[in-house]
Amino acid sequence: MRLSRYFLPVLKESPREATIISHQYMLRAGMIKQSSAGIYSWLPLGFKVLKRIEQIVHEEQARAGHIAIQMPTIQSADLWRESGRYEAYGDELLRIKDRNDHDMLFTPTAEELVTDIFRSHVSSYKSLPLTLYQIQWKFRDERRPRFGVMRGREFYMKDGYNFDLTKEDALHAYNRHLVSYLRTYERMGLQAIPMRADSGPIGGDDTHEFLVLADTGESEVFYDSAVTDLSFGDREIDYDNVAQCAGVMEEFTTKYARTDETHDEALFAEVPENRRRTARGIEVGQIFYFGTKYSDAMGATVQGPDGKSTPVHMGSHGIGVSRLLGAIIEASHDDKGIIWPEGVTPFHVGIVNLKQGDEEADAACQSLYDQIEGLGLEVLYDDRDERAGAKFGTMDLIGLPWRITVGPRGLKNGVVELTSRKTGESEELAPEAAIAKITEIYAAHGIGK
Ligand code: 5CA
Repeated sequence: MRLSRYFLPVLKESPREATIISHQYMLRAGMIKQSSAGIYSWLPLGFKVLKRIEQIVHEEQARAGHIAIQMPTIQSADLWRESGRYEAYGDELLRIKDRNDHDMLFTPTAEELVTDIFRSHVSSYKSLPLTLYQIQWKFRDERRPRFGVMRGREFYMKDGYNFDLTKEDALHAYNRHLVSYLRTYERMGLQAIPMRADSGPIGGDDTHEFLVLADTGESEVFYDSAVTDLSFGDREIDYDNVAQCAGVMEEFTTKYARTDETHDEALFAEVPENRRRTARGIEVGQIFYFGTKYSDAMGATVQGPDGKSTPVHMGSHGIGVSRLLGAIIEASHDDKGIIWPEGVTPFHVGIVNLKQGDEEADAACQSLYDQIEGLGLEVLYDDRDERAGAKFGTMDLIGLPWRITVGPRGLKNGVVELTSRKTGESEELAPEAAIAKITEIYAAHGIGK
């Protein structure tokens, strides 16, 4: 993409309504525009990152054997009356009437609708296990929408639902989700720590939240610092392997890590004092096991191997897809702007032409552009007739991990400059060597041809 033809409405000043850095940078980098409290339009750069995150979620869900569907945002209240949540959900539920005076609502989550799909089409244990998920807009009429996309009223969420014959099978589904979420967040360059939590209006006893540590996080968390040394890495997982998933679950959840809702001072005191930490965190996902709560209420049963009808065991699992943009920026930025991890960056490489209109510089940029795009990577080429300082400022603000700077002086010596956004380090390389280095870095993330 040529910047001169793109739509990147960057702001010089930080808008006053933005109090945390991720919100400020998302507005300044022209990623989002508020349309009303807690409701945003996604401008091209923000939309691109949102889609990158969504794609990683889809890929990791597929790997775990989960099946994508799409359910409507507007749902009939009748199903929610069956579960009892139409009243119980309270003021966060946006209730709507259609022209025939039917009670409708904008989905804040979809346990009822997915349970209705299940009971209409599945009648035998032979169809189990089954996990259906979607990535869809949700609406919760939050009392205090704030921090930009972090606590929106409209937000984009992956919500998944497992259906299993027995509690044991459903607990495997729970563990499988935990494992697959660890992988998902790591691909986005994030460490998200599973912490024992409270289930709130979703219900059930077993639940973990995934938290990214950040001073601006809304949750107070308590943990054994040893949990921050854990990393999923590139281990091979067989998601059908019950013992393997349970092993990972145990590894990542046995040490003390809880949100304030479930914090237990007496248990925390057992953690060696030099490892006890109190911090703040951003909740980027949550998994639940709630047994037969919805299947009992809504008659979602299957015929078991013994011929008897039995309610299915269920859980649900969510990832805050739009919130993740804020969380990633909170975790990865400096005073000049965003520093995107390679896995989610909107463009893989930025090219800065120091002398637009110079025949040789223009040709060299165009050639780099064509070659890098040809390798399956996306390039943002700053071809504007602007000062170098302004071009660097924009690139630093929008945070592309790698920048190639091209100017007549370097070209005379046969080199361009390759700069890492993260370290700020630059090296002079022949154009081919710069391309080779970038290709190698992205290949390690599974990106590119
Ligand atoms: N039905 C379950 C699992 S799908 C559920 O709704 N879980 S949840 O309430 O925990 O939401 C899942 C994730 O959505 C949260 O972990 C959080 O990352 C994100 N989320 C929740 N509320 C908001 C909000 N107001 N703005 C942005 N993201 C949100």
